[in-house]
Amino acid sequence: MAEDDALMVALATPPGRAATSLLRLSGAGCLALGQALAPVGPAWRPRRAALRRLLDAEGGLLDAALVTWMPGPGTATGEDCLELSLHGNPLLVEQVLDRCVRLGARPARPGEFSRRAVLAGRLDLIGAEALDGLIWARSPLGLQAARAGLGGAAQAQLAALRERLLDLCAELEARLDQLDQELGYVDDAVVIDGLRAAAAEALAWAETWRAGRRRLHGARVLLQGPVNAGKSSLFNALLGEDRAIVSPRPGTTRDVVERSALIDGLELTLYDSAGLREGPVEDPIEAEGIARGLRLNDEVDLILEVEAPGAATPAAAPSFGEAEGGPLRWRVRTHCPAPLHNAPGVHFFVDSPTGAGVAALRAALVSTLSAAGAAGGALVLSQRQHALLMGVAADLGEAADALSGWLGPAVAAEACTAALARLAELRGDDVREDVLDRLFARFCVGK
Ligand SMILES: Nc1nc2c(ncn2[C@@H]2O[C@H](COP(=O)(O)OP(=O)(O)OP(=O)(O)O)[C@@H](O)[C@H]2O)c(=O)[nH]1
Ligand SMILES: [Mg+2]
Repeated sequence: MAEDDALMVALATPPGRAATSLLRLSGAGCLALGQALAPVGPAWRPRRAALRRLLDAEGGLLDAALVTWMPGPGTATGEDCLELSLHGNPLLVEQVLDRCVRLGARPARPGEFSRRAVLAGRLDLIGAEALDGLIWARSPLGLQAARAGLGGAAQAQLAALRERLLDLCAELEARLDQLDQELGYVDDAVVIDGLRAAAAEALAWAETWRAGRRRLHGARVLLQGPVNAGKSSLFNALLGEDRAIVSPRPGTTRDVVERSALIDGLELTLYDSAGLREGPVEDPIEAEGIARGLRLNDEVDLILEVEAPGAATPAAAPSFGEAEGGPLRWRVRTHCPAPLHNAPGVHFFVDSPTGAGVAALRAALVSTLSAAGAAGGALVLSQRQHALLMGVAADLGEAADALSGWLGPAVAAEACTAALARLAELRGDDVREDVLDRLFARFCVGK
């Protein structure tokens, strides 16, 4: 693929004051640039960090920096690389960056280091997305998921699925070559079962995206229910801090109150909302508060339907399991120091002032929102991976239908080939420019 291999430079650490800041350079001409930037000092030896004096165009001192030159191809990007550990003052970093640009480097685009690593075959797209996850993970559980993607577990899972599809494809192709001959193929029923099993596996893997997303980016939980039900009290109890105003007056909470906390390894963002009233709401400000709370319904992962004792049982108790499409809904009864046995459809009983039942609810939130379903192994870490695996599952389902129906093996083989192409795209083999553009645009500069 024709790609730009120009010498590029970027700040790899966050802008701001720090003990050190790291500038990364990659591309042809790294060594020449380094020698021009630090013309005196020890001999340049590959992969040996050396303290060097970086000079400006007039020979004045810019900084004393730890400089490491790494010739390709055995580098992160596959190209010659240079790393400058500068003192961490943003003004100083800016001056050294400018100097690098004057010496022939151009500023890197977001994700360009990872992009070059992929194009050089040093990294596949699954690994690149795992790296991105490692940087962005908002919880220990997210870090764990990203590490699994880096350790090759996802790649191994992908390779195993690919092997199975290759075998199935070969079976289907054999039927096309020798349509009329009764050769000793594997029975159609066995191939159909194999296709369906592979489809189910791809689907189960795709569905780990919900867990992957929540582990990496956090999960959102809305507390909703009638006025005075005890939403704000429960919100505070779950967070373990006195955040929202609690009072016996119905209609206390108006604005949505939002708070994020790391709870048992998962980042949860809780939203407390204005209480719902039966009948029309007179006060326009209260009505607006209620509307704002209701608008969150489609954005959260889970809704705690908070109710005080004496609440009417809803006609249909919401399900405890993962809801199709919309958020999960759990019913929580407040003012209950102990679980009640005559409250059908209620999932949790709490007493916020004493904290009874709150730890159990908190633990259930974390375990449910981070659960990866039946599938073991690597979690899907991006929308891109999710979409491709859903596509693989659909292709394989089509292939099984074709072979068992009148469409026959030719159509089945085509669908199976399409599934294989998606798997290749998942890993990033022969991936198109626009796919790379979109993927790496989200990355940090310097990554
Ligand atoms: N004993 C007991 N009292 C509770 C419990 N939850 C809430 N309360 C009390 O019930 C009253 C209302 O509680 P809030 O938490 O303000 O209720 P809310 O649902 O946020 O009310 P609005 O914001 O008005 O919709 C307060 O006096 C709380 O102290 C509980 O679990 N046990
Ligand atoms: Mg409230």
